[in-house]
Amino acid sequence: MTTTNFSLQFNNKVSNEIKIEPKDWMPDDYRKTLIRQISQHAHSELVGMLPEANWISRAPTLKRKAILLAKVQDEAGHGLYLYSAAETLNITREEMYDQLHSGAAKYSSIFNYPTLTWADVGAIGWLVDGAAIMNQVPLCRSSYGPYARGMVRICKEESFHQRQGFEVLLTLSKGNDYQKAMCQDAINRWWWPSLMMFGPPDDQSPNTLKSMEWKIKRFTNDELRQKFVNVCVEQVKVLGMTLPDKDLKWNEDKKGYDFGTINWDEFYQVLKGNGPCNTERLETRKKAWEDGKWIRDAATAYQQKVS
Ligand code: BYC
Repeated sequence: MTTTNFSLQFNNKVSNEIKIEPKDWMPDDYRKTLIRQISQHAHSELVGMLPEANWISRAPTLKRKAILLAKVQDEAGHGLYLYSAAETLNITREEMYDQLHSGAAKYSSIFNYPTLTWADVGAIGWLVDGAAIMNQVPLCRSSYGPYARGMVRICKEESFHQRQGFEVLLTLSKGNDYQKAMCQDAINRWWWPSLMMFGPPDDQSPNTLKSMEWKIKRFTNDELRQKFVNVCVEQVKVLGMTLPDKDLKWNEDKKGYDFGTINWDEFYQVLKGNGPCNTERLETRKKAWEDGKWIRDAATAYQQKVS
């Protein structure tokens, strides 16, 4: 078959909702886009373990500690499914780790913010996992089979994470004045960075158009951000708290809430490595990789011995 025929077959599959599988022909740029997005997603899951892990040893009760441990372990699992999905595109795990450690690959901006109080664990679950679900449920219908299938399980687990976060905040919101204030403070600090998770506005997003055409992405960054705002405005009422945006207002024409201007300068600074915790996060990951060398060596030596 000629490249034109392969290309026609690829386009037909995408338009007929037939998944593209690892051994299928695919355009180079489709492969590159998937490697970029899936590996960055995997890195986000691993780096995403760090802010919450900060609270495992200080969780207020044994039950909270067990739940948080399970959640953080789930994130490691998500990273592993995603690295495996990316490996089917002809990149090795070592190459992906190298890209993370050298700063060549990004991970989600949100994990460069600090977790100052226990309420931050609730805010991460409610807002960060909530934003992740909004972004990731459509990825279960992504055109690349291994990514789409991996996302199904990830989304089920994220859904549990979101509920545990909301429940942490709900408990604090019914507590004493100090606990209520802690709850509101965490919402105030995590709200705007959560909106940035969806990526730059559509008119500044270089990748969205092509990714939509290939059905890797099903919604634009702004569409998903709007859906998230609409949902959160209702949920925050249950908490008896407020979102830190005086411009939130129902817009009957668009059947959604208008919201204030996002500080995109802050977003781009975080992407450049200048967020509050960028250096710390990357150093922690690099140290974990170096400290793990002996176990990788031992596993390789054992494998060579038995094979
Ligand atoms: N942070 O053209 P755009 C989680 C980059 S993990 C950093 O719109 P695209 C969780 C973007 O990569 C959450 N970088 O790109 C884990 C691109 O740069 P490059 C992670 C960002 O790919 C533990 C440039 O900006 N979720 O849920 O079409 C605990 C231009 O952007 C960000 C995923 O990764 C950002 N926020 O759209 C709890 C989901 N936004 O690569 C929770 C999968 C944009 O060209 N990924 N950039 O140098 C996606 O859906 C898409 O990649 C994005 C961006 C919507 C994030």
